[in-house]
This record gives sequence, C-alpha cells and structure tokens, in this order.
Amino acid sequence: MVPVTSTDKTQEPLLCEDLQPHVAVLRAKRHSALGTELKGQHAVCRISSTDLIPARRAKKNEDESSADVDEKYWKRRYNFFSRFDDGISMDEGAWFEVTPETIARHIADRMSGCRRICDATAGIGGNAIQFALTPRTSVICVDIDAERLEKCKHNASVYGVGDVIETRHGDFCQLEPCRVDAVFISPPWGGPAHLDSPHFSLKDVQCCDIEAMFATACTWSRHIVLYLPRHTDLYELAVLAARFGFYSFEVEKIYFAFPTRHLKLIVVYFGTMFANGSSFPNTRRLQFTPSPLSDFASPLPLAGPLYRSIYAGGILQRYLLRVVPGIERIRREEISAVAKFVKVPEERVKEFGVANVVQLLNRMSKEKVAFYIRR
Ligand code: MGP
Repeated sequence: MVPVTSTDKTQEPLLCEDLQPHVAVLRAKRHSALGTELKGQHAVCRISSTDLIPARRAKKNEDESSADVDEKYWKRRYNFFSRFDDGISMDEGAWFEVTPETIARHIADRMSGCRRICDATAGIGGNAIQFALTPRTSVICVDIDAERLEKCKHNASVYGVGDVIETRHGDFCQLEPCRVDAVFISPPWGGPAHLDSPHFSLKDVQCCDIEAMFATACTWSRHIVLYLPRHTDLYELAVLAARFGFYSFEVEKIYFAFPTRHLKLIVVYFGTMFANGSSFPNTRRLQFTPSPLSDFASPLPLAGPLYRSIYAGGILQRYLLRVVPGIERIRREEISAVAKFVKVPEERVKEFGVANVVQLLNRMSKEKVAFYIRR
C-alpha cells in the first residue's frame, strides 16, 4: 500500500492507481491549476474499490459489424447497452463516452437513496436510464446538445423508462436551479486522447468548465457525483471539496475484472449521504449468466422486472446487514486518520467532530489546530 503523505511536501499529482482502500487527510497542492489563491486546503478522502464484470450477451449476430465504428468499441456494444439490439441510438462521441451498463447500474445502486436525480451531462442516456430504472426515482436529464437529448429519450424508452425522465436542453451552468437529491456529472474528458497525459487535471477539459459545473451543482443539491478518468489528480479533488464546503469525499476505483483486473475509471462521491456509508460492500460483484430468458428478463441484473426484483432483494439484505457497521467503521477510520494527521488523541477528534477539525485546518496551521483541540 502506498501511503498518502497528506502533507504539502510533494507537488506531484496524487493518482489513485496504487492506493488501497483507506481513509486519509489530503492537503491540496499549492499553486494548483485550480486557482492561484489556493493555500492548500484539507479534505478527508476515502478510497474504495469495486470490481465489476463487464456485461456480455449471447452473441446474436456474428456477422454484425459497423463500418463507421472503431472495432474496439463495436465489440463492446452490449457492454454499453445490454439492449443494444433493441434499437439503441448512438452517436460518434457516445462510443467512447457512454458509461458501460454495469458501471451505470452500480452508480445508480449507490445513489438509490435519491428520489430525484439530475444527470447534468446526460448525453445519450447511459447513466440516466439506470437512474430511471431505480424504483420511485425520477431523473432530470440536461445536455447542451438537443440531438443527444432526443437520443437519450429514445434510448430510455427502449428500456421502458422514457416517461420517468424529463429532458432540459441547455448549458447546465445557465439553467434555473431546481431542488434534486443528487447531481451526477460525467463531463467530457477530451476523448480517447485524455490518456496521453500522465495525469488528468480538471482544467484539462476545455469544452466545459468542470469546476463551474460543480459550483452550479452545489446550488441544486449537496450530493454530487463525478465520473472521472482513472488518472485524475486527487489533490485537485481535495481543493474542490474544501472550496465548496465538503469536508470529506469518496474516490471509488472501478475495476473491470475481465479479461484481467484493470482500473477503468473513478467515481467521486461528495455529500453526507455517501460519506455516511451508503456504499455497498466493496466486494460486491455483478455476475452475468446468459439466460434463455434474456429477451424477457434482461441478461443483466438491470432492466428486466423479474431479474431486477430478485436482484434488488439480494442487495437490500446485504445493504441492511452492512450499512450500520459500515457507517461506524468509516467514522472510526476518519477519526483515526484526522487524529494521526493533526497528532492529537482520537478521543479529542471524536469530541470535536471530524468536520470541525477539517474546517479549522482550512483556516489555521496544523500546530495551531492541535493546540486548540488539546486545550
Ligand atoms: P475507454 O476509452 O474504454 O478506456 O474508457 P480504455 O483504456 O479503452 O479501457 P480499457 O478497458 O481498454 O483499458 C473507459 C470508459 O471511460 C468509457 O467506457 C467511458 O464510459 C469513459 N470515458 C472515456 N472517455 C474518453 C470519456 C469522456 O471523454 N467523457 C466521459 N464522460 N467518459 C469517458
């Protein structure tokens, strides 16, 4: 395990690739690209990891191919949408941007406590569909591209949830805020070329300002989820968290377990609903077994009503069994990480409250905070 230094000694980007699940205090880089006024903000960061098995579906038509689509993406079409053959509508960017269905399902599960979700970058609907499939959840889909929103609506109806989503055309940052339980943002990363640079900065994206989108999202909800490249600089996330008043956030590393285990991307959760252990056990795996019923019940534990209700039952049990000890464990880990960082007894941090200690850290030096807490 690579320890997080949690100090301002290093100016190197902090990437999550080698970080094992743990809780740490992150101090953002000075002179970060996110703002020159930055003096090194603190935030508590929880690293978690989840293994997913990409969706596959019994091959329907071996000879099927598309001349316009990169073979790599075409082969993954059922990973993107298990109901691809039922009339899913893609566009050029969607082939490399859309969230694979198992990942979208997983995120929707983690956000299943939210009744009203805004997908601020809905695109052709990869995430929105899975949010909409969560019982009693409605989705507001925003996109700057009207054609994409049309496709989103169409694709949602392929999954039978066209009427659960409401589309709003326009720039998310310019829209009238609306109260929702959570905002999901999957911004453009700069296409496949985003992997050309050794680390991804939130400022690397020119065509939309991720920080501005985050700021807008804060006016819609205090629960925000970001979908980002695997080599995102975590220090920048710490700045973002601290700047917008989140004392903690979670970075979930999403691995695909096939053909070999590899890190696909990260999902970053901000807000108390996620920080308080709403997460599912990080050992959960989505299994896929091709089924003769697959045309009736989706081959994934996703869309088919039958399959979905069985699946949801299992999740609920595991969720209830794990959630209470999970919250306790995360709280203990946070207290211990903060106490270690400030060098004060855990009892004092517990009495003071982790959020309060982090707020103090953002206003005064570590030594002063320690002195203040010890008094
Ligand atoms: P990928 O291009 O499939 O990665 O991206 P790679 O390296 O080919 O994966 P590997 O398994 O072969 O190593 C993985 C996922 O990231 C895609 O399925 C998208 O969901 C997401 N993604 C990729 N890009 C370039 C973008 C983007 O620009 N914006 C958003 N929002 N998501 C993207």
